[in-house]
Amino acid sequence: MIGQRRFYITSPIYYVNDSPHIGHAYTTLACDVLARFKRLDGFDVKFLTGTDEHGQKVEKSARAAGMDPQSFTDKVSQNFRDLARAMNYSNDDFIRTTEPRHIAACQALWRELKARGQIYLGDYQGWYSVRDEAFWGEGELISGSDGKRTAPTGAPVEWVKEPSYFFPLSKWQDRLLKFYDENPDFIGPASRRNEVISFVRGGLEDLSVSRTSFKWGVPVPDDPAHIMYVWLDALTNYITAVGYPDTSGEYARYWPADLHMVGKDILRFHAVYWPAFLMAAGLAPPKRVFAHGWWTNEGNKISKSLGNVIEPNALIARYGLDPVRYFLLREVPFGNDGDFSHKAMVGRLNGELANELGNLAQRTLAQVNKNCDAKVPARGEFSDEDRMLVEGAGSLLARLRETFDRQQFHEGLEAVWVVVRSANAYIDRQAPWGLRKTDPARMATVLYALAETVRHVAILLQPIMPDSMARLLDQLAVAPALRDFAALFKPLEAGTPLPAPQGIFPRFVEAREGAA
Ligand code: ME8
Repeated sequence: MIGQRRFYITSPIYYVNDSPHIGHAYTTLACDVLARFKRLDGFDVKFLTGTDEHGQKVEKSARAAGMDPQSFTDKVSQNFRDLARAMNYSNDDFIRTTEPRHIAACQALWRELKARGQIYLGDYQGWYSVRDEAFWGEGELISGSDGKRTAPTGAPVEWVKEPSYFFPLSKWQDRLLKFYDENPDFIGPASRRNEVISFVRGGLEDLSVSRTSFKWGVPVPDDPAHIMYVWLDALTNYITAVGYPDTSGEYARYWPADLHMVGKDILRFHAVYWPAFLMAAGLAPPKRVFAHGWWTNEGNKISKSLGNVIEPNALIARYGLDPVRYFLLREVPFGNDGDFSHKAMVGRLNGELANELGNLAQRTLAQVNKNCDAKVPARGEFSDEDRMLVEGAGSLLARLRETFDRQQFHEGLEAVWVVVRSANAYIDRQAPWGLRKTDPARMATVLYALAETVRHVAILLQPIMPDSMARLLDQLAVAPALRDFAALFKPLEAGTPLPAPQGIFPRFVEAREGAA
């Protein structure tokens, strides 16, 4: 469509040294919700995710598994594709950094940087953390309780000394500060933006962008003794996927990306190094980077060594996919750290999903089924109260657009639940079941207002809970073509036959001690 608005959103690409856990699922889920939301809102969307397969960390993991790195990455990358299916992500592409298209893009970017005098040969001496795949300055290290120095992330560091190509990051300090100043929305949330700006103000050192002490990476063009630093390689994935170095087709259509979604631990790479690399290559930086917080498990840091890693598949099996999707984006203000607990999960599932939304839908549809001949009732004139309810539902789209554009999912969801709760209060006050005999016309109007409210809520919640809302819209007999946001303004038609209602969100019941 000519003039159609576009939206390019990316998740980080995941290291294949690890099997997928709640952290991976969370970052991509947030992207999926925004991608689905924008598609329903009429945008031309591209949503990218994938795997980061080069570097020392992955090479080490392959060795530990007794495999060559290529077979190892082929195997483990599949776990992330499986996660995408299990979580019902709607990604349009899945990139692997070992693919030829990506190696070509990395080498083209390198050549461009070289041709513009943005790469020089030198010697690197300094601290490197394989776990973070990051160079750390002397002043950034912290002393552990055992007196050993580690990276600020707690990861072990080693002293590295090897010939290396450098990117003159120090020269980009002023340009970066100017860029942040001119683009106040580039980094979200605001607290993170301040952190990045003070880091850059503190002075930047030139960045080592090649390694010679191992082989698992993209060869540096014309100097195969070097491989590219894994973060230069990894970040490039965002332009590989839109066809770089060809800047006509998808690149022209989607670049610069609208949003790179990342965890707070990898913000520096995305908000400092990446825009500097791009500007140095004469390419546009992305429009926005948002850093979300980290999950703990029942109050504890999640780690393999503690054995408390939360596996997405286990959550889905226990609570159901859509309740998990809802919980992750509802429980914590997006950007903050959050705690996963069984109690909190069950609280939201049984409270907001089963008792509030599920009950509203069930009460409405059951009465329509029983008292309106299983057809959408014909409404009479709306009273002020009817109008307030339906107009409240009608105002949600604007509210969701505004909150989701700031990635504040919890605020948008809270606004939806204000409407859900007022609809439950309305149904109690209007008591349509009592009107059946006394005023059937009024009963029809009340049930119509409720069904319209449920329709709005179901259409708007599709990005968060696609399967459950599809089932709810089936029960309202809303045609598939009438489920996008433009169709919000096409009210239900009286007389449309409705199928028998069925509960959408079963309550979670604790298994009794000792029960089989
Ligand atoms: O960093 N809670 O990949 P990665 C929330 N390959 N998020 C968490 C988390 C937790 N407990 N643990 C991890 C990389 N994450 C690079 C990215 S992009 C060009 C390259 C999130 O496999 C973390 O914050 O280590 C990050 O966004 C993602 O998982 C990183 O996964």
